[in-house]
Amino acid sequence: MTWSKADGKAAPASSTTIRVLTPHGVGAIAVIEISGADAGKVIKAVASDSPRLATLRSIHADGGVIDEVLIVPRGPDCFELHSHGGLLVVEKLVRWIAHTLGDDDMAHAVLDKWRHPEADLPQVETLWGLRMLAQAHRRGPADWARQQMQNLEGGGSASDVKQQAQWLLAASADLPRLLGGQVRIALVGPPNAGKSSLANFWLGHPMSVTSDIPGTTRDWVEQTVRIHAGELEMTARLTDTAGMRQTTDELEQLAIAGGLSTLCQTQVIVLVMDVTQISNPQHLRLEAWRWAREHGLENQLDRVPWIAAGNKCDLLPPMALSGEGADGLSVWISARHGMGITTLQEKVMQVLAVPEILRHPVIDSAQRARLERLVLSRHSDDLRMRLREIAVAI
Ligand SMILES: Nc1nc2c(ncn2[C@@H]2O[C@H](COP(=O)(O)OP(=O)(O)OP(=O)(O)O)[C@@H](O)[C@H]2O)c(=O)[nH]1
Ligand SMILES: [Mg+2]
Repeated sequence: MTWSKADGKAAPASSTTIRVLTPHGVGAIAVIEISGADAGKVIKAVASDSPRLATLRSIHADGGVIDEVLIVPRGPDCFELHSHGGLLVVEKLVRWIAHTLGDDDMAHAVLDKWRHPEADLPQVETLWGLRMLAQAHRRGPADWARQQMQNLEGGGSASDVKQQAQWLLAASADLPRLLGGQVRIALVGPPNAGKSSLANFWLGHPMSVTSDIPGTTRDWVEQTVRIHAGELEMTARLTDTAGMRQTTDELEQLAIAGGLSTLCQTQVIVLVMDVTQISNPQHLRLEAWRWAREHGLENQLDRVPWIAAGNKCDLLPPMALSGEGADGLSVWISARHGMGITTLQEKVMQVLAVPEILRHPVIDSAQRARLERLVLSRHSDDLRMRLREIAVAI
């Protein structure tokens, strides 16, 4: 998705690049990056001087307004334009930027790469992340601070404001991992429960061998998968582990121990149980927890959010499956037929708190420092002053 003047045959001294960071398609927001020595030219064409903070401006061309965009500075020679995500808007903006840089041809190459990103597939993982980030950017910390000021005036408590600020700080610390596709999900459970079948279905092609011989998986295998929940989409690392059981087979013992050690770096555990092998499928979560305790996984389940997935539900009559786990973190699936996999993905997003994180503003390091000061403030006057600071900082 990058086109650089430096890529051209007669490379000029300047190497300004335009990149459409959000994937091709209609989204709520599109992000276009302009970086290089001439980036400032583009920004100066809409804002009188280079803004140091995110600034809203209208971009005019051909006697009309193309769009209202948020100019987000990213470094001395790097800016992002956040616009509405329509295809036409992005195309017009890219043409306008190229024209402003004095090179209309550049637009064609940039748009071509945007429409056909296959060549840049390694970037896709982060592009989805950027799309998430772009969605979250819309609600800036300034709006949040203004809202909190109003709440306080309406009788809201200072401790509520501080609690929310703490949540924002924690969420922003999780964000890089979410955006970078670095979240790890482990499939754990008894042999033959269908872990590898689930991994293969999720991935869309075989990642592990499956068979009805218990102990088929002799390794822990990791792959990048997509997770969908409504409009949200992200990537994560999915690990298929060897089914846990008592065994004298040394190789299998090693595989089980290796799978267990990966759980230390896991953010979500999916405990896959074969519903035909448990005494009461309606108490799936409890049954899964008991199995985990018997296999020494109690500590891991205390530390990491986990979902109970009752697999092979195609083998039971629907009546046997009515009534889902009360806490909502159980799901019936059939890895063979693909049933329940969408719900499972939604639950993964839910335990990672992705919808909440995206409902809150993304904060940069300067806002982080302000929020930390706010959390530490002792008097309500102090708190209001910190809120005002955040409200005007965008
Ligand atoms: N009917 C039905 N069979 C399934 C389903 N999922 C898996 N199976 C079958 O169950 C058997 C075990 O599946 P695997 O995916 O190899 O199970 P596993 O948990 O990876 O097993 P280990 O690697 O031995 O720990 C295979 O014969 C699968 O075809 C399902 O949803 N429905
Ligand atoms: Mg397996």
